[in-house]
Amino acid sequence: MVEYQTISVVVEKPIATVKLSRPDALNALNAKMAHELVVALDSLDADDSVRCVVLTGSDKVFCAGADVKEMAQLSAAEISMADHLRPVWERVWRFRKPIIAALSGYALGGGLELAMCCDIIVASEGTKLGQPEVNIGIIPGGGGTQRLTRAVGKYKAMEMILTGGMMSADEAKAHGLVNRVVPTGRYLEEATKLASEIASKAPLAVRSAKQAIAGSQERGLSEGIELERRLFYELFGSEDRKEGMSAFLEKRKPNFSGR
Ligand code: DAK
Repeated sequence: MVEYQTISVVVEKPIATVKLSRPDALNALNAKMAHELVVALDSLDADDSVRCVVLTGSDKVFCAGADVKEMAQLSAAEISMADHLRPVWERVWRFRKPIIAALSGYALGGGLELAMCCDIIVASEGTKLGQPEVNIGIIPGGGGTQRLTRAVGKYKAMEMILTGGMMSADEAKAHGLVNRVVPTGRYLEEATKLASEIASKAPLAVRSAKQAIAGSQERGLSEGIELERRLFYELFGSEDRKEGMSAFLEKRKPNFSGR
C-alpha cells in the first residue's frame, strides 16, 4: 500500500477514487502531486479489477492550477529542463480505462487542463472553470489551448484564454465542456454512479471505445475510422463479445470476464 502525501486513493472494486488533497494551497498541482498522480494511475491502470476511475478534489476546490509558489522560483531554463508537470497530463490522457473528473468549487489553469485530460466531466452547480494564466503572465501549458479549443470551439476558447475569466458550470455544459451539472454536494455520487454504470459493461469493449474516441482528437477522419475498424475486429475475438451476444440471444444478463 503506497502512502501518498498530496492525494488519496480509495479502491472499492471495480471503481477507484483518486482525490487531490492539498487543502492549504487549494489543491494546486505541484511536482509532488504530479508525481504521486502518475504513480497512482500507473498502478490503477495495471490492476484489472479496477474498471473505472473517478478523479476529484474537495467540495471547495477541484484544483486551482499549477502551484504558482513553486513555479515562481524557477528560471526559464529550469522550467523547460524540469518539465515537471508534463508526465501528469500524458498519464491521465493515456490512461486506458475511463476516467471521470468530478468537479466542485474551482477548476482553473492546470486544474482545468487535468479535468480535460479525463473522459467525462461531472460538476457541482457552483463550479467555476477557467484558464486564468494570462493574469500571471503565462499561457496554458498543459494542453489547454488545444483541448479547450477542441471542446468549446475557437471563439469561446479565445474568449476564455485571452480574458482569463471564469465560466460557470451551466455555461460550460452549454458549450460541451461539462457532461452533467448536479446540485452541490452530489457531484461525487453522480460521478461514481456513472463510473459504476460504465464498469458494468464489457471491459475490453469500453477500453477500445475510449481509445477510438480519444484517437479522434489526434487523427484525421480516415485514419480515425481505420483505427476504429482495427479495434472492432480485434475485439471480435474476445470472450466477452461471445458472451455479450449469447446473453442477448438467450435473454439473460451477460457475465463479462474482461477477456
Ligand atoms: N498555486 C499556489 N497556491 C495557490 C494557488 C495556486 N494556483 N491558488 C491558490 N493558492 C493558495 C493561495 O496562495 C492561498 O494561500 P495562503 O495565502 O493562504 O498561503 C490559499 O491557496 C487560498 O487561496 P485564496 O486566499 O486566494 O482563496 P480565495 O478563495 O480568495 O480565491 C481562487 C480562490 C481560486 C480564485 C484564487 O486562489 C486564485 O485565483 N488562485 C490562482 C488561480 C490561478 O491563477 N491558477 C492558474 C495557475 S497557472 C506547465 C504546464 C501547465 C502549467 C504550468 C506549467 N508546464 C508545461 C511546465 C499550469 C499553470 C497554471 O495553472
